[in-house]
Amino acid sequence: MTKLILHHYDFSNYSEKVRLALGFKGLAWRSVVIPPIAPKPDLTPLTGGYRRTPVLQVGADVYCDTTLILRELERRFPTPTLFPVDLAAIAEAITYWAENRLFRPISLYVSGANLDFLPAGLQVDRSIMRGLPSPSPETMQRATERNAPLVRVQLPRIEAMLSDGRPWIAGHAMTVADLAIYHALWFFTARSPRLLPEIAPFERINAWMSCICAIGHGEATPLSSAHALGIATDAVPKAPREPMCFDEDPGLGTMVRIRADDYGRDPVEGKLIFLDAGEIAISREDPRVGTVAVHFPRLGYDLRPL
Ligand SMILES: N[C@@H](CCC(=O)N[C@@H](CS)C(=O)NCC(=O)O)C(=O)O
Repeated sequence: MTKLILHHYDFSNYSEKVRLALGFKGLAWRSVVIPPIAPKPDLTPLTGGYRRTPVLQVGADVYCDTTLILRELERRFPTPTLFPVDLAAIAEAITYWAENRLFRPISLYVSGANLDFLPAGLQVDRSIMRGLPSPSPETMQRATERNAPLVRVQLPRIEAMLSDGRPWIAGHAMTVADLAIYHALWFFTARSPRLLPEIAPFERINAWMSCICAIGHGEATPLSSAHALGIATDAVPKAPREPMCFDEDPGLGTMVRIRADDYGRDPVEGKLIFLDAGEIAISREDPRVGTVAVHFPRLGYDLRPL
């Protein structure tokens, strides 16, 4: 029986995407609550420095980024599918828009409008994560005002996507696109209900969000971070699949450095053990957990030989 361990925290919208995927597939999982701000001393031994949330652990295999986490869940538990063959490509394109163009304005608008609900130190931590100076309350207020219109011009597009009566964003079946748009809109609820009136007028969006919310999170059982580290220590990484490399890629066995190409760019170093169209995996030794394999998506991550 595969033991899925999700390292996450409650108000993380990307975690909500994975929690819902686990629910959609009807899975049982162990829940490790991690700190929302750095440092994350019991996560770093697993990831080697990647600090973003969430992270999926299966024994001594550690999956970073929800793009790969959802693909890995699909590989291990193919039914029900989140990647139906006729919709998967368009669903991933919509996901890219939702997570790169829709979510950032929502995040800045919602965070700025809910400053009184933010955990202490969160904004400073996020500025450091993005290599930016800490924002003053006035800077945050201006960002809120700049981003509210960018949210408002995009909400009608989502309503329009559903306007032909389709049940799901990409068509006849639920896909990753539903989870991607949903988790961006869910952020409206993550701090306080203060901004819910922004989405209230959109009937189709609200009906569709209720359907996704009803999916739930599957069967979660709490686990301590110490126990999760112990599980990694006692396990060995699974053997890599058949690789698919290009001539230009670093050779398997090379020492490499991987980091996100957008934000939270803390580097992770190790020996390249797998590459294909969608995934990069490295093997690293850690004094607390021994040998672990850390997996990243190929797109969105910078891979260089050391
Ligand atoms: N592309 C990443 C983005 C993940 C992301 O930005 N997560 C947020 C939380 S929702 C984060 O890492 N915030 C900083 C932190 O948790 O330390 C993914 O799909 O997993």
